[in-house]
Amino acid sequence: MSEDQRGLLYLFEQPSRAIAFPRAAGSVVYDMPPEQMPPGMELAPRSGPSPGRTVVTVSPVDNLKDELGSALSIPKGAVFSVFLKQHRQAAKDLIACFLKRRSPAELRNIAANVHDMVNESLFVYSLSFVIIRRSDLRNVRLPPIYETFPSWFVPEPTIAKAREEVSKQRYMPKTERIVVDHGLEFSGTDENPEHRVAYWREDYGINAHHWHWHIVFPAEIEIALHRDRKGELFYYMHQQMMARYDMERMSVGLGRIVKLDNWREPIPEGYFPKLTTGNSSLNWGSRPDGLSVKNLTRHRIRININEMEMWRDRIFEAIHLKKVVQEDGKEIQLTDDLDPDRGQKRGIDIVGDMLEADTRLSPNYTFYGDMHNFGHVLLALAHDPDGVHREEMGVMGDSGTAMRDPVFYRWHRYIDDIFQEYKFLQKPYTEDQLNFPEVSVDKVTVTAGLENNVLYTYFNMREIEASRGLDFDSDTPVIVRLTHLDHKPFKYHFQISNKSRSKVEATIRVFIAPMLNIRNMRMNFFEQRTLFAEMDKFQISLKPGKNIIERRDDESSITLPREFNFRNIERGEVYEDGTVAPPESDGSFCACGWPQHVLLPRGKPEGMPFQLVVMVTDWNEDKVNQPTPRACGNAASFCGILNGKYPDKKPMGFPFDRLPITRRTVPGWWRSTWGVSATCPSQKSTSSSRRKKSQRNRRHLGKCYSK
Ligand code: CUO
Repeated sequence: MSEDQRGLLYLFEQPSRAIAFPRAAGSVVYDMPPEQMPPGMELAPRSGPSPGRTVVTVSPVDNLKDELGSALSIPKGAVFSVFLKQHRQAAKDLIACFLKRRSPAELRNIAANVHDMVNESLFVYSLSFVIIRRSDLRNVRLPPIYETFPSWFVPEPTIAKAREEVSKQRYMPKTERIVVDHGLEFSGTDENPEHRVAYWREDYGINAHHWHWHIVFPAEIEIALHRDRKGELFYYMHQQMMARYDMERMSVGLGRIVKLDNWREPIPEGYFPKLTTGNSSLNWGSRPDGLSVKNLTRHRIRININEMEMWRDRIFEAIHLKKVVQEDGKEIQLTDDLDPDRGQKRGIDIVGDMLEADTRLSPNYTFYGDMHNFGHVLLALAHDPDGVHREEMGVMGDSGTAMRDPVFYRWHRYIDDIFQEYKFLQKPYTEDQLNFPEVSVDKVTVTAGLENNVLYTYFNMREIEASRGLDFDSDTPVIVRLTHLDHKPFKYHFQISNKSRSKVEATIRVFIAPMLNIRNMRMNFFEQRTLFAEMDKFQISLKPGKNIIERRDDESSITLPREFNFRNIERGEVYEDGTVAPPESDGSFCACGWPQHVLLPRGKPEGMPFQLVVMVTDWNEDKVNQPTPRACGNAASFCGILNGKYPDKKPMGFPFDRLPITRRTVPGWWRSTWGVSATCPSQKSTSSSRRKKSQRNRRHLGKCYSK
């Protein structure tokens, strides 16, 4: 890694701590621990809090304030929200300032100059955005967001406990590291039924994925504007998260998500995150049970519920009339019968841009408004809509925290229902579109090594280093051990026949959905359709005759490989495979992807029946004309391919995105599927303290532990 790359990554460490201080006239410096010292940099021990550290000289930049524009408008320590137009403008200005720099050295210099001047979260967002997109920084792997901002992921009581342990070290023998546990308590108690799924909503990986997704597909930022099928992926990726959350709810006996369609009724589900925005100890806002959203007037932000209702009606009208009115008065048709590979924009892509909404991509921002983003903001500020209490936004205000709040799912269920309304009006797929006559799937088995078609989930723990992001005023690393859902690795075995005489190229699509509804009755296709979650999708050559194919769960097209966010602190390594990704990979982009540890839904201790659907389609019809996809397409189904087109021509969600031919018939491929069962076994525990903890956790989780 070059010295500039290392210097850039250092700027992500403890973002709330000032790094720059004036030195000689005409320069600023920042200090860096010796182990992070780029070779050849000036080593100048200084007095003060960290003597002996490396000092990196940074040249001042003239007229910097003018260049930063609105990037200076968000106070330090406050929530930076991609859902607010004004904050998106601030990010645009800061990104533009970074993008002007011609080399990593210039970027490091400007970023170091800016670091102490702008909001911390805005800084990390904008610098991450630029690093991801610069070809000369493609091998730089960004630090995980949960280590950059641990206070967004770990509640304050746990951080306070860590601070207490740090202070004890002042009069007790020092340990090499301080470790505190977080979970399975999460943020509430089981008296609140919604808390049964807190383990999923508050999962570090799920929230990190959502933060990265919104960086990879940001609204309005020039160089990312024309990402292939951006609006459609907004629909699909969020729809899939809803499907997965519904499955988790069903596994703990809760009903499916109820959409939030009446914005004048009290919202029964409150949320108290117990998080701080950073070292500044500003609290994220809380929302008590039964609060309603209200018209919002805070600083320059004005949101009126009447206006939201008007936009909603216009969007429904456009969907029902199958056309939208552009700013210039021209009409464009809304239909999915178009081919994006030929540069045509499908209706779902337009509805996505219109709903999210992207001021630049929406066909008519003034007329169709800013529905989805404004919903986030209304909900995030429901507790202090006019700012009289000077309360910070709630977690709904940021993409890295929003998924913690039960109301996120109610809001996105509503958004998804609008997309579904559009999809209902599309022609059902024909038999021809659904069948691949040369190929048949004869048998599918899934195994986790014991019994066929029984998969296992359990709760696991992983460590993150909180002292990378928070200043504990100590040199001892502070580790937080997080509890998370996990599963035993499994493999698919497919037996597929190619009945033709020559080799065929095929796409294999694998989905999973629960079989029984909350009343324990077999769901029909219509009830089950929106629950199908993509598990994998891959291309394969099938020789004539019988083909046996094996595929591991960690090869999934939606997930980020496990080692990607792995950090082995005990062995003193920064990452298992080094701080940087291999030069040929698009390392930073890979940080977008569904976490491997939550690929499988939780299930129930007694087993929960799921239906696995395996569909084979003709790859020649699915393939997209583009140069061979670049490396790091692991999570392409959810995150696309950097600088490339979405690698599947079919509408996203195919074949479950549309209704079948008639309401009475269901497709043949749905009937010929395989049942699997996901089960939660007992937790492994070795030491007596772990055993005690496990017993406490078991009480908390009730049915999940069978022993
Ligand atoms: Cu990802 Cu509402 O878009 O959170």
